[in-house]
Amino acid sequence: MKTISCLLAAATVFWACNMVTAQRPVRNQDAPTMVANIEVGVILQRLGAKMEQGVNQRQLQGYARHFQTVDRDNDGQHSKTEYIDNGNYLTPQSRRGIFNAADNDGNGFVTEPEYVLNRVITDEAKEIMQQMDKNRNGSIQQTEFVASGKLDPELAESVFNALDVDRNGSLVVPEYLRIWGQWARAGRASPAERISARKGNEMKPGLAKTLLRYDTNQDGQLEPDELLEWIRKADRNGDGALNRQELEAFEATKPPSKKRPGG
Ligand SMILES: [Ca+2]
Ligand SMILES: [Ca+2]
Ligand SMILES: [Ca+2]
Ligand SMILES: [Ca+2]
Repeated sequence: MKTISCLLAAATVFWACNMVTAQRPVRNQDAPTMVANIEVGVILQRLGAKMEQGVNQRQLQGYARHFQTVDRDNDGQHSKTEYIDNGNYLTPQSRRGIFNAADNDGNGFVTEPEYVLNRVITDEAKEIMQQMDKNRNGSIQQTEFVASGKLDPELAESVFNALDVDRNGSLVVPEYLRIWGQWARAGRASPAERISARKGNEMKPGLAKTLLRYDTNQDGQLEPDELLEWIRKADRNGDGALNRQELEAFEATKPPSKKRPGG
């Protein structure tokens, strides 16, 4: 019985690989940017995605090294021959799907930042989704997705349906990566800009990152109320303003605890 279900799971994965990769590559601008009136970037954030902000310099270097070993002629980009024909990861169909997803500008070549960003996005997506696969059958059922509790049940259903390209009530890796990858790029800078910004940002925390600590309802934006609440808390002498001592004292404290939206 167990063998049969394993075979079934393998067959589903294989079929979905072929189904997903057989379709034409979808460029970024084709992807919807909202689901149930919520921006796809915010949805990914609620699912736990940090994208390039979630990797350190060592991980970035590891991805870059792997890029370079595949780039046999050292011209700084993967050709289809280098990646699809001469590659050994999964099947040629899967490699074609990955190549097309990584090729952000659709010019038929994958540059190092395009490759690195795609690895960052897909490795994280797989990690997040695999944690939901409680019965470990290699696919995420709608009940598993909703039960993860990362989204409100109603929103979880809409998001699941958007990811479930073939509408069979179950998500396999290439299927959800296809949509997730579009969401992770929607309305954002180019891979080259994102990766170089990430490389440069390691040392300094940055104003945006610091201020987003005070995004207490975690909707990905900082509302005036959230900022005022923070100022009120830090204003120890109650004069309605923050002096240097108050700012320094507050800087030394931990970030405020995060509340779920509506919580
Ligand atoms: Ca090359
Ligand atoms: Ca390209
Ligand atoms: Ca499952
Ligand atoms: Ca499906």
